[in-house]
Amino acid sequence: MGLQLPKRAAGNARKVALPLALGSSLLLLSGCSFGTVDEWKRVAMPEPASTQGEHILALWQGAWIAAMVTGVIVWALIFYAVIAFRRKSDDEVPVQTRYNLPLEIFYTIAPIMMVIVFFAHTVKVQDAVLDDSVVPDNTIEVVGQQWSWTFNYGVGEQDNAANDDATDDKFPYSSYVYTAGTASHIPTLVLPVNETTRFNLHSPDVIHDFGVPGFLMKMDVVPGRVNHYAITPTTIGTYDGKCYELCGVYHSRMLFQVKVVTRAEYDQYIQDLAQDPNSSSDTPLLGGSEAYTQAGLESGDESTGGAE
Ligand SMILES: [Cu+2]
Repeated sequence: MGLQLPKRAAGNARKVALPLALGSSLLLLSGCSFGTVDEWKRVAMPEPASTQGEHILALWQGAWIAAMVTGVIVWALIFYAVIAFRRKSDDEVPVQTRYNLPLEIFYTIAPIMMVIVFFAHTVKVQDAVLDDSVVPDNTIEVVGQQWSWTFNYGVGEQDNAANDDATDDKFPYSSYVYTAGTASHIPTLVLPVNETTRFNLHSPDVIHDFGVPGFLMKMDVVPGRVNHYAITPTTIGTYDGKCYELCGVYHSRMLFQVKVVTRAEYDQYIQDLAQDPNSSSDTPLLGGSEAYTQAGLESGDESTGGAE
């Protein structure tokens, strides 16, 4: 004889069993995983593949720890108040507090202090990540345009003084080789490992945003000004990059690949590009009025939004 449950308990068990079974099979079907210990430690950030990314990760983790500590204190206070000051009998009204000056001063000052600390750490990390006193080993002129990217690599020695004023038309190299993506072809950016590469960011049309999740860095590409940042990739491999700023209809096509390679492979890549006369130029191709450089404008390509 099986176990005899009282009628009501058996009904309740059924009520619980069905959602439980549904819930767990949904979890299984969705392939939901709770992540590795390392993923938890990074609070879902990708593993940083650049030295700059380490700083960003530390800021992210610190912010989460601060937020969790604050959360635990707040939850503890909420539950303490709910339980300790509950109405204990029907004929009793708990003490009604109208104001408490010390407490009000505390909960005004504490968040202000927290914002100041968050801000200070953010500025510190920003200064470390955007440190212009670090002389870049390479400079690449990056163009974000509707709807792809152009990467201009310098050939020969670079003159870093040309980077001081981004508004003039002096560039750090005397000649360039380039690759340009199109709406149907995702371009590849090649970077030498353990070298600092500076990106000068140009846009001929609207605001884009140049970022690689694996490097934990991104920055707006703004028409009319040249933003820049530098990355020192630390791990050889292939990464995905994307436009982080909704820039129009085909924004989602503004993907690119990043290949981090050895110095020798990088040199070989630049040499190969230089062999192709269609990929060489005295100055970097910055898109815009030089319409032939604008990705997506190839004949027969229907996705030429943004053309004049
Ligand atoms: Cu874009």
